[in-house]
Amino acid sequence: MAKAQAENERPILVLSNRLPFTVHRGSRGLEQRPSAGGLVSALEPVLRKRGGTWIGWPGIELQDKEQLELEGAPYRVAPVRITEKEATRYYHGFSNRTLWPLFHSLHERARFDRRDWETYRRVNQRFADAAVSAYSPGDIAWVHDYHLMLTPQQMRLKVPDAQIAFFLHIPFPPYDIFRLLPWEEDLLWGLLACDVIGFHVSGYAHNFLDCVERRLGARVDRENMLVEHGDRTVQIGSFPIGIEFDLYEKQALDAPPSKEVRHERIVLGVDRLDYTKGIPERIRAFERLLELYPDYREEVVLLQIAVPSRSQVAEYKELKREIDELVGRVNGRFATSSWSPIRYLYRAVPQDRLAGLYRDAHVALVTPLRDGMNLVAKEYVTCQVEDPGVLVLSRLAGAAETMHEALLVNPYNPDECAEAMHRALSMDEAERGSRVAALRRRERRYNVDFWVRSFLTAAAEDRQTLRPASHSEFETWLGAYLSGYQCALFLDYDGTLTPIVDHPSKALLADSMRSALEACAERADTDVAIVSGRKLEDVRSHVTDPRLTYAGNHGLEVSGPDLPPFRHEDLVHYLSRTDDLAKELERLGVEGAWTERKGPTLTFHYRKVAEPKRDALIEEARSLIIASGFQARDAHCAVEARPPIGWDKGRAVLHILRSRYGRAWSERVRVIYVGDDLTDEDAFRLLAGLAITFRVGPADVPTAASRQLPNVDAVKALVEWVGQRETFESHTPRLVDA
Ligand code: ADQ
Repeated sequence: MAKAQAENERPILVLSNRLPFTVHRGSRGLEQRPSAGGLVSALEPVLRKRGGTWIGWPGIELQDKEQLELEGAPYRVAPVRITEKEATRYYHGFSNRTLWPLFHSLHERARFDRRDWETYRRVNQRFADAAVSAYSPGDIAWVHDYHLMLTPQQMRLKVPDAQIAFFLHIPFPPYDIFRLLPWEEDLLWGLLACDVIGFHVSGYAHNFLDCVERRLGARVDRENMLVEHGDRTVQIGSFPIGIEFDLYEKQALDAPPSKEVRHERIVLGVDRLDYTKGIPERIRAFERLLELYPDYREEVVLLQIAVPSRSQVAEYKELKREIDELVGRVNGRFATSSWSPIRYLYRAVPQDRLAGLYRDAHVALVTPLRDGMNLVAKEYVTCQVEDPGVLVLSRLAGAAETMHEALLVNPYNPDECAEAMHRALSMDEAERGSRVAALRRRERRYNVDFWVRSFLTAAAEDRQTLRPASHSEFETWLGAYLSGYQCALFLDYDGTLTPIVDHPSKALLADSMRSALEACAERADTDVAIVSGRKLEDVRSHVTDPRLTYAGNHGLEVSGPDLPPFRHEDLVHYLSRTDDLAKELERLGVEGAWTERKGPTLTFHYRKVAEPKRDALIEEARSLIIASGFQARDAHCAVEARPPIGWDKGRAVLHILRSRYGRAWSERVRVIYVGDDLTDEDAFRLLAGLAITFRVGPADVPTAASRQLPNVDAVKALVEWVGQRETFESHTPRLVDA
């Protein structure tokens, strides 16, 4: 912990959609006004103390020459330039018309538009680029909210060792909702590039774990809230946000009596005008109160204050119209010459006045249909410095997870809400006082500073790792799948059975891996094939076991027991051409680069080439390969030249399965494929639904594999389990999904 605290002093980069001030183009050029709000006032002091950079969108399209500086601030501001057209798709589009409704489980409102998505990706990349320019080793990048869910991965690709943390301010939906998103995997990959991912409450964190486990096949540890993502471990946590307690308390103590409060008692609603906040439902619940308890007529008023929000978006315009009509209808129904049941203000109210209103309202009706946390509930209880009021709070707000002393309601149930209002309005002082005292005590302690500190401390702590993959996990993933079937186990060699080393000749099979493979080979119900980019003879000479099948040159050559030797018929045309290509590549003469000739294919290795020279070299090598009539494919620190004959590791696996077991092979055989290389992705894609596939090693690019394994040790555990698994006599096919 001491270490974590020391590291808690490192500079931070804050990435959020908006900068800590709003920008307007006025008569004197660009004018800045500081943004109000808890997030800015919580993070600003941290940046002032530690230094760093705030990266965000100024909210308007800056001209090329226009610069933004934060006068007198001891930290930098990096505005991300977004054109108006891009803002329409990135902000109003993908962020607010796709992610916002979907993540609030209001999926019927979500619009899916590929062009919005592409702009979102491009704008996220711009944030990542700004963060990469501002980042120095030792900094921590703290990315905020649903507008920037791809940025962590985009940043990680350029700064692999960066410390990256993310906090989501809205709910994370259950898997069944999340998977409606056409780009759901990309978002998960985007986030998993972080070291720490924070949510408001544990329910959202568990939803996230469900999604990465079910959609990406990642290993998760629910006890320690960890996700294994390739060779990295990601910490997941819940960090409920708080408010500036002292500030709200002081404002409530200082505020003059609210003008809005007359002789009636006030039931108060304060929200951004947003369909997630449940304003029409709240008005109907209030109407129900007046129906059920006519005594409240002329005695109680619903004061609804709604701050305009996202008013360019059609849904929000429609919502405004709906509320206007509802207020008119209810007032028309119940109003008397001296009383209107609903007072509706469509505007922002300054924070000090809001504090007075909170203090003077008898009941706060905070009934969102879904809300990440909801700060209004917290602000209301903080401001109860005189006669204690009662908080009626939606169970579907994150705040309900901790604010147990509120009267909790289902916002979709007008009767329950009406009864809760009645209970609140008739509650005695002893009960109101007890509830408010407990609520305030918690908010005072877990204020916004606590939130910042606890999040940054967690972000600075050394990561735990998941316990290594065990036989029992493989039993869970594969036991039922294999049971009663022949198992065909396909394994890549380099990076899968042996760790990646400087030179292919040094990649030797460990004795323990050899024994695990032997145990598989001894079983009548198991066939093992090694599928490698190496020459067939080369890979066979490393593994040696004659009982296995070998596919070399990415499957262009195959040999194994009971199989007619296979060599793709078009290869002869390429045999001589690789010599010429090799000579051309060698002529590039870059230190550390070398070519490996493999008959009809060739690999150009650049692992030992100095980093700054690599990009240009790769470009040149690819051009030469393509100009020679080969396909250029990326591999681990290498470019492969392959004959463009539509054959790859996936085709080779199908060839082996059909040759050995016949066309109806899937009736008898269950397939497992394990690989670490980009060339294995061909097999992962082709075998989707036909096999269970495992991608080994770093999760730097998305994979089509069904599951991920961190390293060669985990592969060994898998091969051992296959060799030792229980045998079933029955060959009755079972219905198990691949
Ligand atoms: P929001 O959806 O904006 O925040 P909320 O948490 O309630 O929702 O915060 C709204 C803020 O706006 C409050 O500070 C409130 O005082 C202020 N406000 C509302 N109406 C106002 C009015 N008419 N005049 C002036 N001020 C007004 C998102 C998530 C939430 C999460 C926060 C913080 O949707 O669930 O709690 O981020 O993480």
